[in-house]
Amino acid sequence: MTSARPAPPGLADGARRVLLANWTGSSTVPSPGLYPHQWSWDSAFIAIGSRHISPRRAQRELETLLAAQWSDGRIPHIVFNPAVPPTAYFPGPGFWRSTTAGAAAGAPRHVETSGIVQPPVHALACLLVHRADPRSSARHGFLARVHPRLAAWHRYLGRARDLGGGGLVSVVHPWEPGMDNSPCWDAPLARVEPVPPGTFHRADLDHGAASDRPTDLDYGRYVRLAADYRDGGYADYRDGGAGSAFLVEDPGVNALLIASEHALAEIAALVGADASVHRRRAAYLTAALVDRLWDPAAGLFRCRDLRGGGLIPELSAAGLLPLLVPGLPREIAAALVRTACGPHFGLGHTVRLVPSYDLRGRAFDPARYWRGPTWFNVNWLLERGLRLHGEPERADALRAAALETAVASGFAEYVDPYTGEARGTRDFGWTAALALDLAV
Ligand code: 9WN
Repeated sequence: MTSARPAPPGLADGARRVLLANWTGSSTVPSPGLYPHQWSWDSAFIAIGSRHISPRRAQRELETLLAAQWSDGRIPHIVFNPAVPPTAYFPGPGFWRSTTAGAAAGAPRHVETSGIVQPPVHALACLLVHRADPRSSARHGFLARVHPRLAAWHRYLGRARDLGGGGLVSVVHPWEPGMDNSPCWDAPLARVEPVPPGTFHRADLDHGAASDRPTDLDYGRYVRLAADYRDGGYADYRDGGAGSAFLVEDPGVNALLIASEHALAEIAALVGADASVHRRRAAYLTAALVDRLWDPAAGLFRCRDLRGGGLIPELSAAGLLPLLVPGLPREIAAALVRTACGPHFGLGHTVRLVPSYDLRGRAFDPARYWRGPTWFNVNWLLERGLRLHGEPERADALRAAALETAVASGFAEYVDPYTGEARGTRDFGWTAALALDLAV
């Protein structure tokens, strides 16, 4: 947050309107049409914005999500709203069948959820929500309630999801890192046999342009991977032998976990619990991230394909997200800034906001989802990272561009990185929330 330039007129009112319209009474949907349930990392970003409207509502948002946590510690990527027709979103509760297929892994019985996860932004969100009104947070025991759940979530990731054995968290589905059709997944996904076309109905195409969304072939593979994971009881296996055909270490997921371990250390200290364990975890994960995913020649972190492909050559914005990590070696932070501002991501000259994928990459597409368009959560995270690593002017410029683009695009889900033209759905939850957070 900064007071560098006033926010564009209409931003705060517009963002509030979106967040109110998308609020269901206990959580906020990313979009009433396209995404009519509660999503994990969306809710974390949304709470970061809605804390400026009502800290109590932001607390409720996060606690609704945490109430759907499985007893093995995982926070599911979707919590289904039973009032929404089952056909409104695919794959819905009838596909995931968490209460039966997830029983052995500890899925709750009172609510239907998916069985995969999303990036762990939650401890960071809880800390920021607490800071919005520390007295009310303390009075209501917010941190004391969320602390054990957040600790269990991080333990799940550290123990059950270190599937490569090198200390980092692995993802078992392209929906888990939240950047579903990133070109990084093209090679690992090519090994996955898609389910036959016509065996499922894509509800997303009722709400969005097909050219903005993943392809049918992508979906065939997403469905295969999710069905296999479900049919294995949502069990996680160490690399080799059983387990997901898609197994990747993603720098964005791991960077967010490290930032959240730092936040959890602060939360632990505030509730009188042991903070040192989280500081040690953060340091350990930072070393593992640098050791396993840093590519000094490219000046960014890469994804690692644990099913045989090694480091994935594509340049994704996920590889810049470790800029968010406190304690990142100084020369690596400087290299990340150079890469963000270089020809592949173009920040500050070719484009005003960082695109999701290499502007010069073989698969770059300015319209299609995570294959080039600009996303607001990525830019919010990078704005924070730029400030953290001593780049306030670049952070100010990015902030101004994010605010203008958010309003001009009607709080679009994502935008064309060159023109700022709106793509995907409008009145998108985290776009409104994170713009509000940058504005205040
Ligand atoms: C699958 C809700 C989610 C985001 C993801 C984004 C998209 C879902 C979908 O929407 O994914 O989880 O149906 O395409 O890729 O990051 O959390 O906004």
